[in-house]
Order: sequence, then structure tokens, then C-alpha cells
Amino acid sequence: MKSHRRITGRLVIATHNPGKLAEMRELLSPYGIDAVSAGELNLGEPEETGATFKANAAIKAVAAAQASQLPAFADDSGLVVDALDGAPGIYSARWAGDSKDFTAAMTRIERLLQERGATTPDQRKAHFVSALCVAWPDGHLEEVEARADGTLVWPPRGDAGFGYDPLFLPDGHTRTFGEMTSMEKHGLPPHGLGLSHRAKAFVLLAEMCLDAR
Ligand code: ITT
Repeated sequence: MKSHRRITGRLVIATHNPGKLAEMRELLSPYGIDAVSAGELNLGEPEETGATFKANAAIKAVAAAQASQLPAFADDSGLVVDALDGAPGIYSARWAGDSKDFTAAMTRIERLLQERGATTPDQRKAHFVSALCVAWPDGHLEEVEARADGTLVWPPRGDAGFGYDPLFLPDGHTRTFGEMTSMEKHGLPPHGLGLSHRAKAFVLLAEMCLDAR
């Protein structure tokens, strides 16, 4: 069995997305890790040329580990819509454009769903994916991936969270991610449900690489 490497000491959170940064900081906070963001270290943003979430998470983590000479933690994530053949998927950030206009991106998804006649919850299934990667300066990688299943509502509901959260109704719940508190969306057991894709992936990573809380 492959042995996993423990995360100790200082860790770079290799994201330039403030919504993700807040969630990744919260997820790490019980573990006594000294987390510093890519922004605080003035690290650049590598081009995400991978064909999968996993490949893009590794590109981001490796670039930050090389530039900072510290272990680096990256997330690549997105919304996969069944009726749109998996779009926007790995292009979820790009659909919001340079101005990061998620109202426009959500409106585009809804227009495409309407064009395909996807009106019932069953026809509007989607899932979020989060691939997490921790890269060390010596090239070692730890990688996990998880998903959260749900359906897409229209109009968008709630202004908590970020990105596509107001569209996404997780299975078994009556409120969208945009209507949930951060504890409800990604709080970890025993206090939270570990509901989101990122929380689920983080639980896997914590089991492999972090010392018990
Ligand atoms: P970094 O690469 O710097 O981390 P990014 O925003 O470019 O930031 P991604 O390439 O992984 O990150 O794009 C993922 C997009 O998917 C992100 O911009 C969000 O719009 C969306 N997304 C991911 N997780 C989400 C979540 O928990 N809630 C809502 N939208 C999410």
C-alpha cells in the first residue's frame, strides 16, 4: 500500500479565488496548519491546461510548491450538468469570463437547459466536483477527488457562498448552497454534515495526510 505523507508546518493555499480560499482556510483551521495564501506570497497563476480536474489541481499545486519551496494545497473544481453533456465542467471558472460574472454564467446554463427542454428536477441533475492536490517541493503529490450531487434551480437562490452556489440544490435538502451557512455547506462532522464536494474531498485528504483534530 502506498504510504501517505503528513502535512505539517507551513502550507501554501494555491488559489486566487477568494471564496475557495475562505473555505480551504476553514477546512484546515482545526489542524494547526500555518496556512498562507498564494496571494500573500505574490505567486502567479499557472495556465490550467489539464483535461481533468485532477490534472489541473496538480498543475496549480506543483507550480505553487516550486515557486514557494513550501508544500502547496490546490483545488480544481466545477459544476458538471448532465443535460449539458458535463458542461461547464473544468471550464466552470471560464464561463464567468474575465469579469467573473457568475450571474451571466448561471443565466447561460439556464438558457441552454431551456433550449434542451430540461424543466423537471430529474432533467436538471448536476454535480460539483472538487479535486484536491497537495504538492511538495521534492515532487511528492497527494491527490483526492469527491463530488456532491444535486439539481439546478431557477431563479438562483441565496447570496451566501460563491460561484454557482445559488443554482445548486444538494440532494436531500430544501435550500441551495447559496442559502446555507458556511458550516452547513462545508462544515465537517461532528459539527457539520460534510456536504459539499470540497468538504468530502477534504475529509479523504485529512484521513490520509493530517493528524487527528
Ligand atoms: P483557482 O484556480 O485560483 O483556485 P478558480 O476560480 O479559477 O480559482 P477553478 O479553475 O477550479 O478555480 O474553477 C472552479 C469554478 O467552479 C469556480 O470559479 C467556481 O465558479 C465554481 N465552483 C467550484 N466550487 C464551487 C463551489 O463550492 N460553489 C460554487 N461554485 C463553485
